[in-house]
Amino acid sequence: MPFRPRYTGLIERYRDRLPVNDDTRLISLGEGNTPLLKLNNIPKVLGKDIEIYVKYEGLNPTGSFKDRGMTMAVTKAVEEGSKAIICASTGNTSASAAAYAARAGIAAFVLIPEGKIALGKLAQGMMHGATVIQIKGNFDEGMQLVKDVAEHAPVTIVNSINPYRLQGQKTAAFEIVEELSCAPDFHCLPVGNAGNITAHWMGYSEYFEDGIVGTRPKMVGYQAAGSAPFMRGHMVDDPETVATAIRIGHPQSWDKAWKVKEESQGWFDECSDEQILAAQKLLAEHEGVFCEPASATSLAGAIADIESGKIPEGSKIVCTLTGHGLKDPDTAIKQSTAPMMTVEATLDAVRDVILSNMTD
Ligand code: AN7
Repeated sequence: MPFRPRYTGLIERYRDRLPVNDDTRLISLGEGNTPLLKLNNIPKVLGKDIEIYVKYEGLNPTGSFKDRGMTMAVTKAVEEGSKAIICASTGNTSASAAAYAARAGIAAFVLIPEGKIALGKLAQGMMHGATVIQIKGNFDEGMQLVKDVAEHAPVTIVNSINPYRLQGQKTAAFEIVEELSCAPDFHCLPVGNAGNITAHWMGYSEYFEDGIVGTRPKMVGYQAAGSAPFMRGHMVDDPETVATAIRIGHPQSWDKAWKVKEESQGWFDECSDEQILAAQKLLAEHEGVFCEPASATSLAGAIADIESGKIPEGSKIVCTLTGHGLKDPDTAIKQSTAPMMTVEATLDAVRDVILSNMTD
């Protein structure tokens, strides 16, 4: 039978586990159901007997995991009669909010740090018709402004402090368990506000408590070294990193994330910008998977912990790749080592290039 039901997004798929009822109008762009790819070549490059999967969240409708939370947050905002949503963002939340607001027919206001968001994300916010407010400050200052202004204007906050966001995002853990038929031993994520690591733990715990799965993973959160409040043990006022998505010094899910670390017996660690970009390149060159710099932090950290033995051989690991590489073409082109050449439009010129670039 060549026919199957149209996939209509994660709320429909997990409606029994999400706070919606039969009358709720679902605002969806077909998010979720993203590929869980097994890495074939990187374990060989590392010379380790290790099973690594990447959950390619960049293949969500707006190119990041934020869509899982945004479908829930906007669905509930509309259900509650809200006519406008607002967020502060390092880029992906604003892109997702803009798209789901457009889909719902409501207004979106997004606050972004001037000059510090990747070009693709800026294009998305503008294209979907959001009111884009650049602030002369960073994400953390934008977040405070959003909290303040929401007390004085009829807008619904759709940052991850909105509890529906984490409800939607927990579904990524469901998908992973369903496809592996078990929980992984380790789940590695990049950490900014720490909403996503919290949401994944909620998802794993729900399946664990319902007896669907007998174990839960150790949750491992990696931050960029210049932006690593969980490593410093306190908020950071001037976060800086090439991974602009996680350029966050005052994580909104601070207490929740410490609890996840304790309950799962996981840990936090940090990666340098060089490690992050190297992991991004490694994935692109050896696996054909293009993620944005922040996303590669999960793999960069995992590689360091595999090499040190902290993640032992024989482990089953999932790394979440939170956003698509096309979000940030500037950083990709800047770090590309591939020769860019211009030649005469002749057979000889093109053949010479091919012959001199063949490895064997
Ligand atoms: C690609 O868009 O906070 O730890 O404002 O875009 O749940 O915050 C983005 C976060 C990781 C961190 N990877 O997730 C925003 C924003 C990517 C991201 C994170 C973000 P959290």
